[in-house]
Amino acid sequence: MKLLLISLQSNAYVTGLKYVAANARSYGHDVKILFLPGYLESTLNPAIAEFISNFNPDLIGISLMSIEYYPAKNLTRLLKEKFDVPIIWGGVHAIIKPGECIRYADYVCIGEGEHAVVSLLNHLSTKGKGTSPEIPGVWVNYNGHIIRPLIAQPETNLDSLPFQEYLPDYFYGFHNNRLYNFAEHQRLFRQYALYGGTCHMMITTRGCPFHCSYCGNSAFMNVFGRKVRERSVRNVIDEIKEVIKNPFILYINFQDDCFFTHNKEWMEEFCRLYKKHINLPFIARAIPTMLDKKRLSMLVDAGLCWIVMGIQSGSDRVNFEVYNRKIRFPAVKKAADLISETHAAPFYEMIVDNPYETEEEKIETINSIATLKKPYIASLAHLTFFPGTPLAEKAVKDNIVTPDAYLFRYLLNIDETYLNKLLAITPCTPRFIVKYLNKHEAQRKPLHIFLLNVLHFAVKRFIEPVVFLFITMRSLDYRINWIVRTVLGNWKSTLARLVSKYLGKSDLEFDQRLTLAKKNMPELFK
Ligand code: B12
Repeated sequence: MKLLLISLQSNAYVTGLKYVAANARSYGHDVKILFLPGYLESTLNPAIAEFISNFNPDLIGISLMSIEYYPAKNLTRLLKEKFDVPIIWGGVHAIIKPGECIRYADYVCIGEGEHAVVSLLNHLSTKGKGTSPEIPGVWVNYNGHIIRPLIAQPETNLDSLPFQEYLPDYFYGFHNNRLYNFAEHQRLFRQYALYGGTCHMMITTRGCPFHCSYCGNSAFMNVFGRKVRERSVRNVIDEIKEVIKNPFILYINFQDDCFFTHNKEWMEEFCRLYKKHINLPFIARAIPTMLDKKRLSMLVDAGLCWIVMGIQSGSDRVNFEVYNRKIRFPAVKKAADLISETHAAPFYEMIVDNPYETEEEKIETINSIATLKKPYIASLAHLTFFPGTPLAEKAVKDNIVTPDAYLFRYLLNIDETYLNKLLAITPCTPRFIVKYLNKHEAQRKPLHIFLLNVLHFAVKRFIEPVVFLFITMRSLDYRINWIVRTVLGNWKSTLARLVSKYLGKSDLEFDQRLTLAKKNMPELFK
């Protein structure tokens, strides 16, 4: 059977879809992945229509996160106008909001797609599209009648799934009104991939030990349960051995919500085999309370170069009561101290623009962050109320946001407030200056405002990039060849990002495109 899998994401790292594709291929199906970044047009581009006609798929799958809901709805309408092919939706939004999705798709996959899609393809090949399948986790829209079978059990043996490739030769991308095979046009792929395609993004676990109120994981656990499932070290290393055959991969970027979910034995084996067979720098994520000295130093020794750690707020009340993150600031500080004892580059994530955080707590957050050992990078994200999460449900109930607020506010587009600016420069500003500026009354004093604006300009334009470069070089043990390769691999995408940000043409524009579509295609938004 022929399966066409479509991604509407704006960047070409489509991990979940690649898993679904690889598994269907292992069952002998003919699969193509089509990357249509943010496609939200009122007609189907002829190049896309021709590609689909030529391939002639038996099933089309569309993958969507919540921000791709309207693009997915639109594309489904366009496809249905032209082709008589059943369409299945899958991905995080399908898992969170199946009732919304099943109105437009023929099938909706509420869970992992690997087995569901293969079962559906088998059904279509044996019984045809005229009969309704009974597949756990696959909702069916049978002539307007919705069938909701039980949820499927998630795969417990993750090693049984085929690897996710870095750049499959059946991966196609839409660019400037044409379709390209990404494997044959790797430069184009790298243009759409994050970090200029220098990373292989992979995942060694599924699930998260935490269930923070703003995160998708708090909604997924209703489907997947609370248990974190892990792959074996051998399986992880074998995937990496395969992908690093592509010479453009300089880093392995582990996307696990917390890499420290693995126990000491797993880590020991991983570090030993990683050093022996892979020996590339890697990036991993950590939850402060899960990090410990022993495993951290093992990982750094094996090549851990960047460590991404969520702090979110410096206020214990906000973390405990609002975010359901039971982590006190002293634990964050301890974890940051451990990281600063190594040469790994610390990248701390903070959430701002939280209507449930008081001004005192914002000031407390800045004071707390100022105590962390420098140098480090802090990344600020706007609190986005993603559907299905407990915090979004509360905020909608409290009339603080509308249910679709997440569509019109890009995560990195934060409010330009006095305290946000101060938090942003805190990592690169001496503590006494932060203390001087971090006061209630300071926010209204022209001198303080002026000083902050000057500092903000200087830090963001000059100091932070230098700190970034320094900690990157340090994390790579000042190995010149690696630093040069990193710069060469990233300069184009970084420059392109800066220019497009400057011109207002990056991902930030997503909300504007949606607003335009709302004007041009009002029926789509009914
Ligand atoms: C890795 C990751 C990324 C990577 C790769 C994304 C990807 N598509 O693989 C990158 C860095 C690109 C990324 C980007 C973003 N991400 Co992200 N990301 C994750 C993360 C940490 C893990 C995802 C993952 O690899 N899971 C493992 C795979 C196997 O699972 P999966 O992707 O869900 O896919 C399975 C099923 O969903 C299903 N499936 C998927 N597609 C399809 C299609 C069909 C047809 C079928 C049948 C089934 C199916 O089968 C797959 C295999 O089992 C999750 C958190 C999480 N734990 O899920 C957040 C998460 C998915 N991201 C999130 C967000 C918000 C974003 C951004 C929008 C953030 C931003 N910067 O603005 C951007 C998207 C930008 C864009 N439009 O391109 C949110 C989504 C919330 C929501 N309701 O939509 C999550 C849940 C995190 C959170 N804070 O809640 N992300």
